[in-house]
Amino acid sequence: MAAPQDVSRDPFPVTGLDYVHFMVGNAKQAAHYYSTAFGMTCVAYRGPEQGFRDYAEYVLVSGSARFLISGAVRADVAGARHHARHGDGVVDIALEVPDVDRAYAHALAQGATGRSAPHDLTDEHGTVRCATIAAYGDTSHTLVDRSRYRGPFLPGFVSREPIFNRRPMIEAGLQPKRFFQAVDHIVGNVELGKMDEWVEFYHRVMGFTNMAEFIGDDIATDYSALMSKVVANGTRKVKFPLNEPAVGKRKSQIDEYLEFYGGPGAQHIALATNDILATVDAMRTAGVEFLATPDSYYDDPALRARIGKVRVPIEELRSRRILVDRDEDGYLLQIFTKPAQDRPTVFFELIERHGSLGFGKGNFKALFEAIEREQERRGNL
Ligand code: TYF
Ligand code: FE
Repeated sequence: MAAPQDVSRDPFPVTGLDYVHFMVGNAKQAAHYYSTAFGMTCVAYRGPEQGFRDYAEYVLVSGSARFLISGAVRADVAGARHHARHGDGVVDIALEVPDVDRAYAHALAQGATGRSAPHDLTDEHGTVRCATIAAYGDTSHTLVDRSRYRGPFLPGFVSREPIFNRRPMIEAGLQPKRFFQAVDHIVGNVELGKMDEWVEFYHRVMGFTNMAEFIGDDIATDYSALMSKVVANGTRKVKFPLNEPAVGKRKSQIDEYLEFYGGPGAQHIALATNDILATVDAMRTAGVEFLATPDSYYDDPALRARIGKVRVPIEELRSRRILVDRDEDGYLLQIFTKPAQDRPTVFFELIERHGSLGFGKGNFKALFEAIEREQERRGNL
């Protein structure tokens, strides 16, 4: 059953993802990486120059996807402690809501923990109302209503020039105009036995409902050593798969994450692209590493039969190690990066959907085997 769509009746309508907030060790260099290797454009900044004394913060965009990248410039601030504990990671997944006060009151009434009560942020570009509630681990959800604001990101931020000029690359045909246009989904890793509690949290607090795709006991212990369920808002624009480790033959990839992140947190961010081939080529050229699927994946006659015809010859996918899956609604192409920082924690997915609303169930085996090969190389299996 879909969640209520009627904004007046739904106490916690979520209209979209507002931004993904990363806390990193060096925001200046991370902003450079997302500009050069992910083709994102830096549009706003806030730091000591603006009288914001504790952090340097960069805002990068690609289509509707927006990343806020923060780095502490002092040791004795919350972000520095978060970074010391977790390493580079996602501190907040901000959600666009039409009525911050109503959503926050509803969330607290449903048992959510408040991190910051509704308040206005104001500058010469207008006012943004926001509030923050706790999610899994040290991750939070900031609720944002920017309907009365016209500036570059949030009050206090100033517009700024892109960090990297991609125009020559685009004009030479070496890079696509845009590597990706939206965040497709963000996956959270939670502790053993806690997945259903967090699924329940998103039901109760935000009215999210389960999507069909999940990984249950049947396949968990065979090879994946994880269990997974997906919750989404009524429009399915905001999708949050949630993983917990399963007790399998070997140490779960989720256990590795929990150990190195120091608890639950965001595991991967899937970026929606409409030309995954061009995006993968550009990212590889810029030095991004992807998981390698073996040739046997592409040679498997069962896969070939199941996949049927996709928009490019399978050889184009094989040469780039792109995965393909099909379900009753259509197909999708996807590929996963290796961890994006020193710790084996956060990574990215690129996904090109052609009708399919799934998450690549048919690829789970090949994908998890590739993840486990990396886990083994790190000595964590
Ligand atoms: O989001 C998903 O469900 C897919 C598959 O540890 C996946 O991208 C699931 C769990 C995982 C890595 C990828
Ligand atoms: Fe995914």
